[in-house]
Amino acid sequence: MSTSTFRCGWVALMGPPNAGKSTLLNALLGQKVTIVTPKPQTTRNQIVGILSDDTAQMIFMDTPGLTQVRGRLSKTMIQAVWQSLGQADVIMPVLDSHLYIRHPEYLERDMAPVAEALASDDRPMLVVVNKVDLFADKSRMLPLLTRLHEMWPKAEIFPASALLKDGLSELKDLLRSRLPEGPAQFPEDQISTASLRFMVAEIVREKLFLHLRQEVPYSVAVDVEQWEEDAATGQTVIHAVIYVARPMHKAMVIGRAGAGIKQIGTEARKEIVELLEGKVHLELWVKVREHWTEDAAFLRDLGLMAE
Ligand SMILES: Nc1nc2c(ncn2[C@@H]2O[C@H](COP(=O)(O)OP(=O)(O)OP(=O)(O)O)[C@@H](O)[C@H]2O)c(=O)[nH]1
Ligand SMILES: [Mg+2]
Repeated sequence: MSTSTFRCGWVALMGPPNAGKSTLLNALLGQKVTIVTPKPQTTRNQIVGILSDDTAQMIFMDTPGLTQVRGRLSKTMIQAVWQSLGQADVIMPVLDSHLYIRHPEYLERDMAPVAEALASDDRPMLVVVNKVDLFADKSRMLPLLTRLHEMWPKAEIFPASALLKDGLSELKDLLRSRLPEGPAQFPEDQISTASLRFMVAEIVREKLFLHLRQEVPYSVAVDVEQWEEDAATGQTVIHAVIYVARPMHKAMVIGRAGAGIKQIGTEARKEIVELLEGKVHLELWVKVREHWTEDAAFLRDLGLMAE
């Protein structure tokens, strides 16, 4: 009789914006499948990342940060979180320990309602207390850990640093043991369910997020409109449109003498080359589309809203 049984299950990464959910997913996979920026509300929909080995298949769902709902885009973002939770075999809240050590009141604001909503949930729950690299004196975590144990009595609480990959192999071992028994649901070499087209659009959006200030990043969306293999040059030719909500934002994306858009293009192209492992010609256009964040059909086209 075989002593090891294969395990497979869905794991929902969820929590407040900027906690490091996407960083954690990329670190667990050892590969980038989801974009990361220092700005909150970077992730806009469910992104699936798959980790397979000889003993298990862990299907992670990265989700948008849980935040107050303002308008249709943020409503669809929150829906993506609850839909992911519905699919999950294991729930993995991720939080920023450094923030909550300094501001325990934010912990109450951000996590208490979630803990309450999941209080009678019987699924395994692993709370990742992230960003522990940001303070040397680990005893500073004690009040936070105590409060988390009160808030989530049935959960396992796990301090880690997604950035430094600290604690992640132990986290994977623990997670594996909590997954249901069952066969793999995806081919062993599949790392995500996202299309390359979507990943390319996300890479461009990441660079926009990194360069734009204030509210402008939240007004941008990226759509890959054209994708062709050019046999003559051996290049993949990609045309992507950057949508902005206001004419003024268009000027800000383009920058002085086009310097802004040029830099975004250069940075994005470099990463797309790595993703596609080949030559890439990337063209970016900026178009104004007022009120796109409220346009359900457009959000659907972008893949942000379920059909
Ligand atoms: N110091 C430190 N920074 C981290 C860690 N994990 C993530 N970060 C940083 O935190 C910021 C937010 O990371 P993300 O992974 O985008 O956070 P998120 O939870 O996915 O955020 P949203 O998608 O906006 O909800 C980035 O600047 C990361 O580099 C960590 O363990 N330590
Ligand atoms: Mg994210």
